[in-house]
Amino acid sequence: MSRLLESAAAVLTSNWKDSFTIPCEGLYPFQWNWDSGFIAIGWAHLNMARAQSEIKSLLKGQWKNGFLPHIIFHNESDSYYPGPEVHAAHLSEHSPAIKTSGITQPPVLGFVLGELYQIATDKDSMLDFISEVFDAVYLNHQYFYTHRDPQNEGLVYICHNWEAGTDNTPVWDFIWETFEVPDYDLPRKDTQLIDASHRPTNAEYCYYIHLIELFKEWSYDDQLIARRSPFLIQDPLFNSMLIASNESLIELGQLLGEEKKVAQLNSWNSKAIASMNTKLYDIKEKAYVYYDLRNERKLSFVSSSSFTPLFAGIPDASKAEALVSHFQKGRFSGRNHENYLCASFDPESEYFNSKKYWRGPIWINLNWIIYRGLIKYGFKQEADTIKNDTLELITKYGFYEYFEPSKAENELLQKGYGGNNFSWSAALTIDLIKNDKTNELA
Ligand code: 2M8
Repeated sequence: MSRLLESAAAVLTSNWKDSFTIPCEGLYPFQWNWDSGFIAIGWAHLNMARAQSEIKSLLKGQWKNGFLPHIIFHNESDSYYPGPEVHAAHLSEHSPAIKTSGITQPPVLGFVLGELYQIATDKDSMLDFISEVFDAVYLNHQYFYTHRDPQNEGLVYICHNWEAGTDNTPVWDFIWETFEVPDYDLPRKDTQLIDASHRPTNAEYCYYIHLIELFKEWSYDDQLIARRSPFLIQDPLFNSMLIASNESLIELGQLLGEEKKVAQLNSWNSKAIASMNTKLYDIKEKAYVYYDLRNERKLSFVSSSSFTPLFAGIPDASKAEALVSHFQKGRFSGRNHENYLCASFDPESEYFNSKKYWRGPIWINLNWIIYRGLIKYGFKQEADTIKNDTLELITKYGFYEYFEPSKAENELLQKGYGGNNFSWSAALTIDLIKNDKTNELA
């Protein structure tokens, strides 16, 4: 184990850039929002000052209205497309002095602060740090519930596939069908750096860029986006991360004596949890699914995101049982456990692709979230399985960005997929080893 920990620490150290950590040299050369959250958890075990710096650097990109962008361009690099000039966040009246993108990512910061507090040995000094950043994270939640919940139901929308984090899940194919886009000239860099067949296609990228072009035309105005964006989705992963973050802010807010904010967070959270269970739970699929607000329809697909409500304590015991059945000789495990957990998309679906980005491969951050969810509900055996599967893949190949789910296919492979020396794979491996929760259930 200690060799694995050493090499994980070496990945974080080599991706550290003075005050924050990039996800991967070349492929992702700036600071990314939810990556930094997971990375801070890894740093917390090695160097708490760096964990705190990671968070403060991310918050430097926060907009005046509380919005937190998905990329902060602290540094210059020409190895990534689209860069700051394409995002052109200065078109918004709310953007800060530093260059950022104009779309966000799953709101993990709240629960990351909770993790940091739990890992810290000096609780007083950690609470001092949390009190410095608490208002900024609260403001971010206030932004979501004020500007991204047009029907006031406690569920917030995402308006871009890059906001989901699960960039090219097959679910978005059904949104791309609803509108047309120009054939953009795409000076892509990603396809020159890694196997292009594992990345999204150019046709998909035209949709990604077109949405950004629309938002720029509307000066990133939230009202116009809510009224006109062709992509307007209530996503189960995104809302689960917000709910888990509410929960942590409630606990930390109580320690800080922030009574009014705690009351507001509680009220957002109870409405959010109720709507997750009524609107996003699909009885037939036995899982949380997606809602397309623009076209007023449920998109009943099961992906790894469908299991993340466990992490946020959203399902009751019977829904939790139903969810976990997918891991017990079910669709995700395979009838005879032919697959490592957890594929990013339903392996029995015709749209599943085990090699392509978010259309099937295993991602370590989703595994970590699901592992913690299984622990929360007492599913020890399944928690053990997902943790052991994760560590087996990392031990065999190293800290790749994503991995092949099929056990048979893995017999033939020499490496993982996507970028190597990928920061959140390293950071969450450190947490899985150093913060083993499975024993708590023994
Ligand atoms: C991937 O997304 C970026 C855009 O944000 C890209 O492909 O260019 C996703 O896996 C996303 O979830 C992740 O945060 C980002 C950096 O690791 O890469």
